[in-house]
Amino acid sequence: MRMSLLLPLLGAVLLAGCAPASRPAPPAAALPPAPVLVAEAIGEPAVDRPLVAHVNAIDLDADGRLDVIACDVRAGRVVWLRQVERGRFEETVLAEGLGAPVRTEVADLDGDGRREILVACMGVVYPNNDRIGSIVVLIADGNGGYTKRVLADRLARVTDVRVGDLNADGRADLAVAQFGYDDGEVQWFEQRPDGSFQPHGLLSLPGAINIVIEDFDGDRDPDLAALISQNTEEVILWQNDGRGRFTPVTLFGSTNEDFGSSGLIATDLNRDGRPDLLFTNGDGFDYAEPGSRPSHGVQWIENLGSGQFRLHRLGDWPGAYSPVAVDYDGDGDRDVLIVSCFQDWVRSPRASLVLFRNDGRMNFTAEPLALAPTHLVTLAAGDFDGDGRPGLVTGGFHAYPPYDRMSRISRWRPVPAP
Ligand SMILES: [Ca+2]
Ligand SMILES: [Ca+2]
Ligand SMILES: [Ca+2]
Ligand SMILES: [Ca+2]
Repeated sequence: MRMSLLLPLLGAVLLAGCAPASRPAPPAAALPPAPVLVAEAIGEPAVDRPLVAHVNAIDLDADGRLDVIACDVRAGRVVWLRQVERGRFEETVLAEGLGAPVRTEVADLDGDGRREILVACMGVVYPNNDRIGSIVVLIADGNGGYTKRVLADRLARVTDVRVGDLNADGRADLAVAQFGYDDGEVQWFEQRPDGSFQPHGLLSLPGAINIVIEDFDGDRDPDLAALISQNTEEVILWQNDGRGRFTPVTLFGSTNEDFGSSGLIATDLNRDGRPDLLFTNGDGFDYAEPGSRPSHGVQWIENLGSGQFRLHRLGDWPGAYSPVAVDYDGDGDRDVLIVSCFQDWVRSPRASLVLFRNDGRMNFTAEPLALAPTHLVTLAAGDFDGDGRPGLVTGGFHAYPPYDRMSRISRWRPVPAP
């Protein structure tokens, strides 16, 4: 019995060893790509299966070295990976006891000239319809620490919070995405003179994943756009009349139940001066067996001006998440990078970190950068080492097996020469 089991294995090994000399090479698509980048763990080592929902590349202490703020869902913490010297990061806890922190935004909320950290808290990341979401603000105490204040709670699960003066009264307001489950909403919170916040409803639908603030229609006031999943799959734009009254326009909609919207950013992808929208679809969280779907990939909505928009499919990738637009190769155009969380990591793994290289004419070609670690859900780019080129940081979200290629927070470097 043992021999009969061993023989096919040996045969396979020998065949593989002989293949290059005696048989034509398999087509390129069948070969696993050679990794270009390798992950280097930064911060504290993982003590369990990591669930890092968000990494934010930012120089928090303004010392000229880029740091990372991360949302550790497993620990209920927001942590700061301070780059204390070039390439060395020290982790400190900015806030703990948070219910599923999933995104941070650094901005001066109270107008005192110092930046606060806004934290979107889902309560729990797994499907739940209870009003367990909250918005937490971390306020610098002047001694290098931060004080936690709950700005709003008992909300449908909050996935994103952004800061901007939406009604032109000189006070910073909030744009808030609340995924919920059966019930969810999109709101903006108006900051009052006393520093309290008054919510205003924009949409009563579940599934908001991200919200962004930009002047999308070019009339010099901040508009909003959100990516909605769950019952519908849509990108919705809210045009501002300048005073915080918003008119919704649907820019994209899909009836594909498996579309799996997963991340939206505002970026001027074609560098024509008008902010565009770049979004991924790759969520596979809801399935009994989490994984990818054929429609997963990346697209962008080109802002043509005068309130006109055009959708472009940018490329396919299973489990695509967390789009980033940056001139990765330094040739002057913006490339797109994504990570992958949901795909079949056992039987047919594809890369977990992918570059879509721009040929300069807005044609993008996928180039796998790394196969492992797997289950990457968040990506940020920034010049960490001061060489003028973008470096990458990712977070691992290991909510389903296999658990053999895990990471918590990683910084990526070129594969060393042999
Ligand atoms: Ca305001
Ligand atoms: Ca506008
Ligand atoms: Ca543009
Ligand atoms: Ca480029």
